[in-house]
Amino acid sequence: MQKVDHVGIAVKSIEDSIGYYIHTLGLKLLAIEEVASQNVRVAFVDAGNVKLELLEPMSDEGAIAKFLDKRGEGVHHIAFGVTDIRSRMAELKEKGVQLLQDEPKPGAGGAEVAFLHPKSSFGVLYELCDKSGKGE
Ligand code: CMX
Repeated sequence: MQKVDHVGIAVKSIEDSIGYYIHTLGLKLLAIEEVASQNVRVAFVDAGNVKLELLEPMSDEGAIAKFLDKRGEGVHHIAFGVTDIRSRMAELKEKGVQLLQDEPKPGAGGAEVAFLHPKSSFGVLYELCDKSGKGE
């Protein structure tokens, strides 16, 4: 893993929570976009050395809707920036880590992403996030 790219935070509503990050904490909003493959709308906030990704469900279906239902709002995942995501996935699989998919999926900002099951990562949902095709 190279670095933490972002921390994912589940929120019921970006509209209701974004003011806290921008006006109360004084951070900068970078972008808002829909990630159809994950059924979420996301807002990226610049927190200096790392981004915060606010995740709002686009319907009652999907991982974020389920998380909010079971656990409420809060930290959802930590994303590592990687290059060559398929090789990283293969290495982790070889080391016994359970991946949540066999192939990377399209994520926010044109990244390719894959998730590691929290059960094989000591209770933390980790994401691998490869933006090497995007000049980052
Ligand atoms: N962090 C840590 N543990 C988590 C978790 C999370 N975010 N979400 C679920 N878990 C735990 C649950 O507490 C539960 O543990 P127990 O069995 O001890 O109760 C276990 O994982 C199974 O959870 P579940 O509620 O039954 O949920 P599912 O099995 O249906 O799904 C998960 C859990 C992680 C496999 C699913 O959320 C997933 O596939 N996530 C990957 C995709 C994703 O999260 N997309 C949204 C982000 C999109 C983006 O960043 O763009």
